[in-house]
Amino acid sequence: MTDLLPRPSTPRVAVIGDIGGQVGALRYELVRLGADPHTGVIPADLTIVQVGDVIHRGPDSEEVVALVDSYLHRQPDHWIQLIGNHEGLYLGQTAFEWSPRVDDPTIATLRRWWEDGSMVVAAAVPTADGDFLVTHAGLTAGFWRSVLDVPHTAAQAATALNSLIANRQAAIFRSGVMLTGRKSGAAGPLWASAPTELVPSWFHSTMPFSQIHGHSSITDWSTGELRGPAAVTTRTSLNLITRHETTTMRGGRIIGIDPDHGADPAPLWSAWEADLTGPVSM
Ligand SMILES: [Mn+2]
Repeated sequence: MTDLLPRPSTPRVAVIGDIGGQVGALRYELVRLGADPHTGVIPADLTIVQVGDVIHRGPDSEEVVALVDSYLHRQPDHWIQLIGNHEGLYLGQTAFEWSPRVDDPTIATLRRWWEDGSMVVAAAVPTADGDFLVTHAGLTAGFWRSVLDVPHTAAQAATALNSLIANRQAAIFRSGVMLTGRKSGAAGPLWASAPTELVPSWFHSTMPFSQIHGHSSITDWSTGELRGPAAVTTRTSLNLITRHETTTMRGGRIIGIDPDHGADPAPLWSAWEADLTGPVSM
């Protein structure tokens, strides 16, 4: 008899890596995930988390921001937008050179997201396979210890990271080797380099929870070769179809999902997907 009752579908999450101004690649992936191909509407069972760096590199930064803005208006419970270092460039905190800049209305939209809380630093994703903290570049052990006061769950870490928006914005934008040339085990969640800062920072601490990040990769996706110290590469497995890399650490996993779109979109990539065992939290 129970077969005759409508069965609610299991809530699921899709974590989308860096988009880099590639609106076609984003639209294609959203339809694959079940979005309506004509209206773009995200299905009721699906929550999207996007890890930031929606702009730059590709030709469509303005269109990507407009599309994300439409989701944040129409389906705010279905789209969680994280900040990347490229969005940070327009928020008065991070200094690096980028050309061309996005247009002024797009800058205004990014600033509005940051000021009204539509764009945050972190989300926590509970799954049957464990709880994952999602940030742009990853939470280093040094940042976890020195700035956050060692939260033990992904949900606590997400809350602590997002509370920095009101209290300690400079900490959010703390840089690392990619800006300074000096490796730091306490690089910030928008800037940590996966092979040289994020993963090595956890070698001497047990990870309290697993993580998903974009921003940088251990893998050179154009060749499939792993880069970085052997202690990092020997712990890392990769999937060249999804462009996901998984580094197995003591206490958890660090999963990188930046597809590395450039002036052209990546030929193959997909979001990281899982069934949810509770709501995504921030
Ligand atoms: Mn980035």
